[in-house]
Amino acid sequence: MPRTHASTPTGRVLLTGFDPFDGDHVNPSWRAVQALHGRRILGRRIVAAQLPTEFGTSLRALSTLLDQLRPELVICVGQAGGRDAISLERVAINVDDAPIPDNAGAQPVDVPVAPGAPAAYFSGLPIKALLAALQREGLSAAVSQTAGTFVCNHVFYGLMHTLATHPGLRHTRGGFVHVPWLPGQGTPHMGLDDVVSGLRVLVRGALAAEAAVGVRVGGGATH
Ligand code: PCA
Repeated sequence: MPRTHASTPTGRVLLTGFDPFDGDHVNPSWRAVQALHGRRILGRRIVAAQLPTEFGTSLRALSTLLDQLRPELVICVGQAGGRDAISLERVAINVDDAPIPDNAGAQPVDVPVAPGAPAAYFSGLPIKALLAALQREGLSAAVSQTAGTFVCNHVFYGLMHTLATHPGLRHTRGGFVHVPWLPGQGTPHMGLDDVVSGLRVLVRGALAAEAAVGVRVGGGATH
């Protein structure tokens, strides 16, 4: 059967996770995206990459990946210990204000992610549609109104700013999702299988929503 649904710019989906931080030995975000590396969802190939939990270097690594892959969809994923649901982040803000040092020992306070850039960006993901899709699968999910002011928000803001300003990435949709601890890291927690299933639902839902809103046919009028 012809793969008509694969008529996309690149057919690639980038999923990123972070390395462990703050003394932890595992980061569920990396474990989960890694499990999907090389898989195909709706005809698109999943590329998983690990970002360092470090201000600056994380964003430089992400920029390189975006340049190399020109993905159709990017979902950056991070660990949010203490949350009990897959959290769809609504908004990225232009500030680094680290409550703990990053993995390189940096702890910026009230520094813009991108000097002179807008105060905030909304997620490019259809967060309400994705929330409903996760809940339909019986997964614990929520919209989150803040991604914090640590490395995850830094990456989320940098991603959205790059997508907004880079001419070669005009058609790339992106956003950020936080996931709970894995069992053994703390409570509340979510099993790795559920996190991976959740990510699959998100990729599928974001690609489907993109197809739905991506129809560009003329229908305007001057009066
Ligand atoms: N969570 C941290 C940074 C890396 C991660 O997985 C955060 O929420 O900022």
